[in-house]
Amino acid sequence: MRNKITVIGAGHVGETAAWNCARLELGDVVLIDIVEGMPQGKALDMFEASPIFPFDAKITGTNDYADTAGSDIIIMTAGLPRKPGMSRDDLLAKNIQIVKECIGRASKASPDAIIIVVTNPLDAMVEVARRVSGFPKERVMGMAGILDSARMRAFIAMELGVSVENTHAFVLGGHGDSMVPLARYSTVAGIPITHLLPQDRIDAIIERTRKGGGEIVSLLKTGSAYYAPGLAAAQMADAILGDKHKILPCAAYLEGEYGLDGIYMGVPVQLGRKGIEKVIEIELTDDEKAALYRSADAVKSLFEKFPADLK
Ligand code: TXD
Repeated sequence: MRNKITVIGAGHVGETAAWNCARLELGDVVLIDIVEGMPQGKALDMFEASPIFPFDAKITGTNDYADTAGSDIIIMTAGLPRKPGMSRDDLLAKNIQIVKECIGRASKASPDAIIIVVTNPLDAMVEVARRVSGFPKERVMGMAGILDSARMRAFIAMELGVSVENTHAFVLGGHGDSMVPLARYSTVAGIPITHLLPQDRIDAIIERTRKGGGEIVSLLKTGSAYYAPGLAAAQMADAILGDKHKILPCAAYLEGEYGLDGIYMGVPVQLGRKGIEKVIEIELTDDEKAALYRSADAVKSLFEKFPADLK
């Protein structure tokens, strides 16, 4: 039987994730949204594209969770995006309600699924999804680190004029301005960028990575990034469904790792068919640890704003 992937939210990120899952032939894709007709229209358009550079995936749109039943993967993208001047945290109250409703229904329809949350503020929304679904932590994770590291990789490639394929970047922490890009572990063809670039250029790359989402928001003016986020979510689905045991930075629920407990944080994890197979712990300097804990405090402060029924 083919894999089934449900993408909740057929907006910019959702449609891009669905499109990439289909093009990569990860399985059949169900696109669901609250707006009537729109997911059906987008799914039909995608399916009609499939004979051109052929890819074999059934893509359907719906407004009914019954059609999502038995999914292997649920990619959660429904929710408000940022507008210029907004922080990701400004989305909290509204998106909590949306994640509660969508994950409540989708997790009942697909009790064995693995949930990948994309909705912002990411680290808080993935915790909402964990609590609402009641799924074990291995099966509820968030997408942000792949995007943040891809941005850093792109900036390193621009700076050095090398192929993006030669770059590797390492970003830990929450998906916000407090994220922790680690230069020591970011490399070009295996060489740490600390050997290739002066500190002021590295600092500029780190700063641009931290503000990477905001840079796109202020250019677009009407919403936030979606090409890279949609593809990043598809990469997680690919690692899981292909049982690749692939190490990728994801938001994972920590219980003691990195000295953090009961919180979602972006850390390197190994992804396979069961979801998160393990959290990879790397050694951090005191400064790096302090930055990670600052990021954790920023995420925890959002948990405190959860409504009573989620506490
Ligand atoms: O790195 C990351 N994690 C992110 C997160 C990178 C980029 C965007 N990120 C966040 O994803 C962003 O801040 C938003 O919270 C979500 C979705 O962003 P997108 O750009 O896709 O927003 P759109 O285009 O406005 O689409 C949202 C869709 C839209 O079609 C709504 O009709 C739908 O969500 N929506 C719902 N669908 C189903 N059910 C409910 N209740 C619902 N409410 C809204």
